[in-house]
Amino acid sequence: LFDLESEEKLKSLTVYLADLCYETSSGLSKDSLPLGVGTIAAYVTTKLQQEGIDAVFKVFILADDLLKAIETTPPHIVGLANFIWSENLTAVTIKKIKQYHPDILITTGGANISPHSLNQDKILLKKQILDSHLYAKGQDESVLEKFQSVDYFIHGEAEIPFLNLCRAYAQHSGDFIRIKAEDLPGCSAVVDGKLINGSHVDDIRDLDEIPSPYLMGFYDEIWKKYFLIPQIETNRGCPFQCTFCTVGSWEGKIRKHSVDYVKKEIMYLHDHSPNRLIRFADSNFGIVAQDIEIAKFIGELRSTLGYPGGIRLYTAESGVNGRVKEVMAYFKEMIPLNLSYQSMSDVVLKNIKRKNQSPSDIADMREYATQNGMMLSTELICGLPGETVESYTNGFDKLLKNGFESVTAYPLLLIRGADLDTPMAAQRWKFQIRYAYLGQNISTVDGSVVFEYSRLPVASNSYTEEEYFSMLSFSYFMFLMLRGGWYRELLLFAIENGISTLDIFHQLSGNQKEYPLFGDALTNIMKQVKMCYFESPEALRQKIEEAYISGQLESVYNYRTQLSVCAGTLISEENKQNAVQEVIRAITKSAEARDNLPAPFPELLDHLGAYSISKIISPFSDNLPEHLEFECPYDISTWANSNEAKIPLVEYRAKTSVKTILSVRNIRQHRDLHSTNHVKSHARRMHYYFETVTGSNMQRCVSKTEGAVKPVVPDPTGMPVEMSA
Ligand code: B12
Ligand code: SF4
Repeated sequence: LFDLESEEKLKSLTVYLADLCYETSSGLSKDSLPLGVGTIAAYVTTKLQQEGIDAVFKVFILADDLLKAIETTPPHIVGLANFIWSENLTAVTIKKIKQYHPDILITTGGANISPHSLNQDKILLKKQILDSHLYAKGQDESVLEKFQSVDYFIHGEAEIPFLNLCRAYAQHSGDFIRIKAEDLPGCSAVVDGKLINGSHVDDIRDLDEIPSPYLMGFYDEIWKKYFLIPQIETNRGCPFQCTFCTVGSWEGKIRKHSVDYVKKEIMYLHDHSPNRLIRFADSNFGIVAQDIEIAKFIGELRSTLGYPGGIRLYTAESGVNGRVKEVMAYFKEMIPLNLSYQSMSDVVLKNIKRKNQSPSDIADMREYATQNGMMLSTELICGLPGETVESYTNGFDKLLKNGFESVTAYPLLLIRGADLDTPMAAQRWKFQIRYAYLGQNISTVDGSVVFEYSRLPVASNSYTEEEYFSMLSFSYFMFLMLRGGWYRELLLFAIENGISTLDIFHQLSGNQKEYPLFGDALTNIMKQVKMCYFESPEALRQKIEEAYISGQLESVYNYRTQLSVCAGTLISEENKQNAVQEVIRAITKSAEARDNLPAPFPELLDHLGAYSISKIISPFSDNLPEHLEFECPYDISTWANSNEAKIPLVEYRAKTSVKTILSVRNIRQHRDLHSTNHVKSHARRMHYYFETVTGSNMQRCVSKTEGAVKPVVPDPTGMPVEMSA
């Protein structure tokens, strides 16, 4: 790129990198260490050192810490991550740095910036042109409006472009005019308020070229102060193109770290990380063969050294089920077997360019999950283009019938860089946008309130605004029912008898007197959720600022905490019996108009209710027994885990009774929760519980069944047929 010897270049370079988050009274607005700034620091420092430049990189997560460091030891370059969770905070911080230190070169990069440095030739070579590619220029220009003080945008994976920038800085001794006159591949210079695009740069093929930021100590200072989950990456790239996701428009080629690299990093985390969880930043864990070896290593580590305490990951979307099954077997006590669905409607899937698992793959996964004691979970997105109230709510019933125990749903956000966040998409789907404050992202900087908000479509050509909020309300109802799989068997039984989950929802949400626990929970949640949506950013700003200044924000605009508190209340030791009774009453009421119900309908409901109560683990339970025995005349677990063409529960009656051992999957985590004393108030404890514990560890699983029933049903010819259980 440059002839480094030809000019008087800098021999040392100080660079600060930050992926900012908010610090509020409830703690930090992020739960994980930012990996991207670490990998940039590790790669660029190492390369520059090899080239004889003494590079010092530091990583930050809080604006205050960054600004203090800049005052004490001003760096040559500051790089700030640009993501949905900190866009406004980052913009304000950059402005502030430039105001007092115009001589510091400032750059920004991350998912908010288009990934291709606008090299249209390269983009157009792609088989399928996405709207976001065509809109990339518009996207960058709209980001630039907020980031007028930056000197450079960096596109896509930033290790190589950032190195190019640092080299140019050193080469030209920090002379901005000469630096900006260079073509820096992967970077766009901001000149007179306009972006001058650099040429295309290829991403790193062998990820081992990036040294581990953990081993190089880049997080040492942060994890001494903040209890964040370390993230590791075993591969990069995603071959899919889902239009709601920014990653869909990125380079799809998968690139890997070696297994040895990953093992070394994990052992380093074992020795040093205060937080005992590990998060995988891979988009599709299980997509490459070596993931099995990595999973095996972690599984063995956990059984010998008790580490990690838990893991978080996204498994491969589809196409490699065999591998996903194998890797998940090593993780089974730590996380559910999750197969992301996002929608159950074929129309929607086509609209969002996504292909879900085939029915036979699902049947296979269900059987595998049951045999291995895993929870099968999935999630849906509320508000995708083409979705209707009917397709959306039916989707939950279909998933339950397909063996999913936990189904959670979240509203569709329009995310910068995603195909759905383009003017073309807004026009095609007739989106009506609202602006919502959805989290803990708020603070004051120099006396002004700064916060983040999201854009969400509340109406489209397939649903009205009223229907959107009905779907949302239904989503939160299902969260209360199924986040931990708690009422799954009761719902399955209702569906078996022609009662939909929507019928039960209408009952429980429509009569607060009859159903005080669910009625209160749903009313409170929706009251808070609706308040968070505004017609314009200005209206939102006014209300949020007022609430923040008067100290009301947490109590009025924090629906996520409200959701955790409500779910926690329903499954608490104190309330779980009554909550289960409410569900039983709602099913009974919904069944009133139906005939053909099995004769022992109320008795079956009672048994199912007792089963649910035994399964539910109440948050922060005292002296939680690891195993419980549940005895019942019906073989509920075999029935619930049988295939979709189910034989009715009534046929699962044993001669005497069936004994089931219900066990906690990860008892250690519940015991550790007791020693958690950094979260004090009830609301925060509940929120912490729902953020930390996986759905599969919120209910007991069946570890043994004595006297399993093989139901005998007459076939249509009248001959008895024995079904295998
Ligand atoms: C792991 C992950 C999470 C984790 C941890 C997030 C975190 N704060 O660290 C969890 C599960 C908590 C999470 C949550 C969310 N996430 Co997330 N997440 C990811 C995921 C899968 C990997 C991120 C990662 O670490 N990758 C590995 C590192 C090495 O890559 P990287 O971060 O992209 O960094 C590279 C470049 O971006 C760039 N870069 C990064 N930082 C910087 C800084 C500078 C100065 C420069 C120049 C360049 C640069 O260079 C880096 C190195 O090559 C990505 C998708 C993906 N595959 O990348 C989504 C992704 C980042 N998440 C996304 C979203 C939307 C969310 C949520 C808002 C979802 C929600 N509905 O709630 C929340 C927000 C949570 C929060 N407040 O922080 C979006 C962000 C889109 C956007 N425009 O900002 C992504 C891209 C996925 C998507 N749906 O499109 N997420
Ligand atoms: S949603 Fe998942 S599978 Fe789809 S493009 Fe994004 S990362 Fe890839």
